[in-house]
Amino acid sequence: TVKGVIFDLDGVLTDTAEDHYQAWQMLADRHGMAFDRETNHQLKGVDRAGSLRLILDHAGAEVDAATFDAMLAEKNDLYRARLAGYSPANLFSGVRDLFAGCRAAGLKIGLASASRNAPDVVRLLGIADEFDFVADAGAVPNAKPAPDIFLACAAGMGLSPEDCIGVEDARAGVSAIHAAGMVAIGIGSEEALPDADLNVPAIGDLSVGRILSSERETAA
Ligand code: G16
Ligand code: MG
Repeated sequence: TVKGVIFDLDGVLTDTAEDHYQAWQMLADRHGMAFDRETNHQLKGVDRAGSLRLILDHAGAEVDAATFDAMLAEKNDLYRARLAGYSPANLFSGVRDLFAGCRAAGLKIGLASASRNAPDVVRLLGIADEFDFVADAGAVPNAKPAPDIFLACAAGMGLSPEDCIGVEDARAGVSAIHAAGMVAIGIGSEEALPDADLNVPAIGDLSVGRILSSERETAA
């Protein structure tokens, strides 16, 4: 029986994905690396260092360890400058109602974001107090598609993974949810997220009813 719902952040609760892209694009431009929106698709849900590795590979560039770390810091500064303009208006519509529905149904609410900036983002969005547990991306050994962050979130909520459902917008995230032994709800088309157990176009299309029935259908 489902007792908790674990949400991804970027692309599920808010559109920080666009700000990540803009920050990476600016970094790439500054360093003369070829990068575009197309390549950016591969970065969805991938952690900061993993994303930079993909960008360097794609550009055919190589840098030493010190430069790599400096680039990570530079990208994060660019990203955080964009976050400064965030407010509750940046929360996707429907999220507050969905959270209220989860509460009313007795479900716990968790956050499993790959972002080290997630605690700041949820504060800026005005939803920090809605979560029973916010998993710390910096504290888990393996990034998505490994199950670590979803398992850490379930444990933090005091629930076993089988009693949790994950909500993701990235393929790596859906893989992580399944590896954790949870039902996966995909925000996006079946074409974009073919492995999800249920696809909805946007978070505003999701209701507690659909969350609960997605578990029943998967169990059946
Ligand atoms: C997010 C984004 C990724 C980003 C990652 C790390 O993950 O989807 O594009 O690279 O966080 O973010 P930061 O640089 O802030 O640590 P998620 O899991 O919330 O989709
Ligand atoms: Mg995401």
